[in-house]
Amino acid sequence: MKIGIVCYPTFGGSGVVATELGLGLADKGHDVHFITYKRPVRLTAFHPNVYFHEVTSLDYPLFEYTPYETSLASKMVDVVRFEKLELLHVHYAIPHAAVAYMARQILHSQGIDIPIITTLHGTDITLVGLDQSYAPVVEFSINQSDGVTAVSESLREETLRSFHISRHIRVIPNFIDFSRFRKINKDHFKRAIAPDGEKILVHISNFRKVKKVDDVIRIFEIVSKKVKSKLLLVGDGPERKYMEELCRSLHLCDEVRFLGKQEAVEELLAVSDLFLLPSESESFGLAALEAMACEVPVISSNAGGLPEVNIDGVTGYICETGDVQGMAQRCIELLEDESSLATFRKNAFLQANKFDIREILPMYENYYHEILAQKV
Ligand code: GMT
Repeated sequence: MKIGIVCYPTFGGSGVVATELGLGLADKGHDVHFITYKRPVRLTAFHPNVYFHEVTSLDYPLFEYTPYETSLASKMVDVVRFEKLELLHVHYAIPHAAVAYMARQILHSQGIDIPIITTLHGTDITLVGLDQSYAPVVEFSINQSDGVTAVSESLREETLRSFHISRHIRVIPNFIDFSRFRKINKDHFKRAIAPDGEKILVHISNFRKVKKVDDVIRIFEIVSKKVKSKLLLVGDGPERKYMEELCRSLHLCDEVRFLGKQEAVEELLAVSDLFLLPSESESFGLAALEAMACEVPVISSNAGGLPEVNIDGVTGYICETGDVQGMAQRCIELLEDESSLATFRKNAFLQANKFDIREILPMYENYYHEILAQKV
């Protein structure tokens, strides 16, 4: 199949899922064309079946805001026509679903019919999509897509609750590639970070408010009083400077390391004992799944789709969003009991296996075939 994938190229979960999906499809022999404004961060090596089409916009003094949507639609039309794509799969509804609708209309006027599949990832529905400045377009473009998927049951339900949706939404969960995410030996690295055998807690995110990184730090403050430990904060974003200030005011700077954006997160997970994800909203929690694949139990909030990934009392613990004391208590319990920690590590790995890319990828392929068959 010749598939076009439109996504954000950045570190965010939707771009990561889109890129890994495209690479997985290419491994299976499909031709995959990524269409976005920058090479996706996880698209690093050359692959004979993978193409990247960079969207560029002509700048003009009249434009206070460069009309990216127009450039993207034009690029989509061009790539579909000249690369003879059979299907467009867009990740994150805003603005991709609306732009795909526009591209499809243009192509239709040129005698080309191409189905569009939109995958909803989370904030395109919850925090951003619901805002009145986007909502009518989001609702319309979801309903106009030929196929719609959501990354968790919780996100599907939230979409149906929040918008008037006439389309069936198929849940296809996010997935993990075990050839990359698995426990590897990085003991030398562990000794460098925790020279006195301290436990290592880790949080990885884009440092937006919704991730509650302040709760991560406050949980760690309580834990570190009971258990000798270090906290690794991986990623970057608007909250980072406030989080640095918070660490200073709590006198935690020697115990907390801000590592910024990292490519090889699996190496950091390899040395970690617990993963913290106390988010206020989380459609799935891909970062938690990546941790679990590396045998790191997760202490998380109960937001959105997190309970579909992290199983309370089995692969980690789940507390109410904002329950800093509760999450800290659960961390202490696990860190102080080596045998439970080992069991939770094993359970986390087994649960992650349910999301093996080799199981999930065929769900997308089957869905593509279903949608293509409906178009004929
Ligand atoms: O977590 C973010 O803010 C980034 C966002 C994105 O779209 O890039 O992530 C969302 O999509 C991920 C991949 O499907 C999910 O694992 C995240 O849970 C989801 N984030 C939220 O719902 C806040």
